[in-house]
Amino acid sequence: MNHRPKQSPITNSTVVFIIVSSVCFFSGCVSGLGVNWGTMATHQLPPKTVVEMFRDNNIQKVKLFDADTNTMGALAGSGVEVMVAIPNDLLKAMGNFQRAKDWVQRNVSRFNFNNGVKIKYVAVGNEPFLTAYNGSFINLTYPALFNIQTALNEAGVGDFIKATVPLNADVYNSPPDNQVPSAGRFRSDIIQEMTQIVNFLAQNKAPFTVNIYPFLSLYLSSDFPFDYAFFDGQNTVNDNGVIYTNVFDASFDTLVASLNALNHGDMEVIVGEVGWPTDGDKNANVQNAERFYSGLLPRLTNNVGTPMRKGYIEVYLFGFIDEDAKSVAPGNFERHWGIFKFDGQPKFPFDFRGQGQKKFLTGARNVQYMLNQWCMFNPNARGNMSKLGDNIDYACSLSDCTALGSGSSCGNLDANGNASYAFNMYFQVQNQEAQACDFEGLATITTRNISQGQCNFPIQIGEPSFGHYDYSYSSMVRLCLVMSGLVFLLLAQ
Ligand SMILES: *[C@@H]1O[C@H](CO)[C@@H](O)[C@H](O)[C@H]1NC(C)=O
Ligand SMILES: *[C@@H]1O[C@H](CO)[C@@H](O)[C@H](O)[C@H]1NC(C)=O
Ligand SMILES: *[C@@H]1O[C@H](CO)[C@@H](O)[C@H](O)[C@H]1NC(C)=O
Ligand SMILES: *[C@@H]1O[C@H](CO)[C@@H](O)[C@H](O)[C@H]1NC(C)=O
Ligand SMILES: *[C@@H]1O[C@H](CO)[C@@H](O)[C@H](O)[C@H]1NC(C)=O
Ligand SMILES: CC(=O)N[C@H]1CO[C@H](CO)[C@@H](O)[C@@H]1O
Repeated sequence: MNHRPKQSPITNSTVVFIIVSSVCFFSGCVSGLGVNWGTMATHQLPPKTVVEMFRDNNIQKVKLFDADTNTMGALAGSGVEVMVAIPNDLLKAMGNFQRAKDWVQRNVSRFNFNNGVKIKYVAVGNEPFLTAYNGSFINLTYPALFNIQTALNEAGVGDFIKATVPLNADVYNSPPDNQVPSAGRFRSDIIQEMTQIVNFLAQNKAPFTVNIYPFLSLYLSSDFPFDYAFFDGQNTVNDNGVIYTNVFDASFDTLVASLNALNHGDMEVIVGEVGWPTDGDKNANVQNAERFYSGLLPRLTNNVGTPMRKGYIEVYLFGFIDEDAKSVAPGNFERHWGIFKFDGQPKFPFDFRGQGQKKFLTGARNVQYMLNQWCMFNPNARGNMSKLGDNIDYACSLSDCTALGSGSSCGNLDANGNASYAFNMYFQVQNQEAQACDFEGLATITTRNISQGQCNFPIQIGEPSFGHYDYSYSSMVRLCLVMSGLVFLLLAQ
């Protein structure tokens, strides 16, 4: 590919940008941006609190990864548009039409009432064609899609609720694999399935959903031009005279070309996930995330579009809140995609309205934290030092130590520091139970904040546990019950 520098600072898209932004200014932009709400965290904010965050930040669209009852209950009456989802492990079952009908009845129709949940899409699977799945879902996806949309149609909601399949950008020959966007084609090993799916989506006027990750382009390829992952860089690609300045546009247009090759070049495309993680890799940090979003957001809210598709694109940011229990198989950054931290507090300035203001989003309100106490490695303790390594491994296998990696926020701790970090993460996940800060006598609880520099030793959210005092809340309650029982018995005599 050709990375020649941008020639002229004033391009057609700049002019479009200025015109569209002034339209936006006078008419008052409505944010069309959505967010992904994943729930793979050991400690969750109450769903009501998350929905309150949507309202406080004027977020009107959310994409889920399931159809959890508590989540749906909190969304009812909120007016937020929802994409509910069928996880990959249910795809096989959805191949049975009766099961698909049941699912639609229980997860969609049931919420379709006045002031219920405003369901707009059903996501059938999540990136089922990822090469990491070894093809396990390749022949299960289309039958599930077919059955779900057919069940929606039969239930009488198919006109306004559409089934779609969120797919990773690896279903087409993603740039920069020596491709120009206009040469885009779907992967040859799945071309049959993709053709069936695209034709069916078109027939039902349903959108194509794609997840685009400039961060992963950078992460997966050491010679990927760094600036091309962002929106303000100098790297460009020349596609027969059309100049691409960023991989997001290039990837999106590669999809448009792939659809075009199947005679559906006008199909609506939703970006189901896009974002930048803030920890767990040398390029995953707050500075890069801020740079990425401050380029992306104005383009989206001002309906700049891409060279092939000018105008509005429906986009869901990934993700809303950090998830400390996500699989780290793709990389340590997986647990750090949130624009909010695990406790619902904003990480960096973020202007949803795309006007480039250095304002923070409104964080979760009335968050309940556990006590201000940490677990630390105690080098003078009675424990046997030769057990230290095993205890660190144990702690990290059951909690999130991804910030310890090199280039991450806690990558510069010394050996004692990272033992303390591991012990504390485990202690917090275990709700600060006293037994969770022993580690064969190598650890001790402290009320001193042992965070170091940019490495934060967090306090988890949730009910404080009083386990380390000689009385605990629950044993006090039990004692009271026993006492009142005794008093009752005495009085009854
Ligand atoms: C895919 O195959 C690899 C290697 O054969 C294996 O390690 C991995 O567990 C498989 N993944 C799935 C989801 O089956
Ligand atoms: C999918 O393919 C596998 C073999 O690759 C086969 O065993 C299975 O029956 C197929 N399932 C369906 C629903 O066609
Ligand atoms: C510490 O543990 C090692 C191996 O488990 C053992 O050989 C050693 O005797 C122990 N040291 C003490 C002081 O208990
Ligand atoms: C802990 O710290 C040492 C440096 O003292 C480092 O070499 C090691 O990789 C760290 N361990 C982890 C799990 O990050
Ligand atoms: C602990 O200190 C760090 C860094 O100084 C700070 O960011 C964090 O908020 C503190 N934690 C608590 C619970 O006070
Ligand atoms: C809210 C609700 O009923 N969710 C259901 C959606 O479908 C799955 C699978 O059938 C159920 O397990 C959920 O309970």
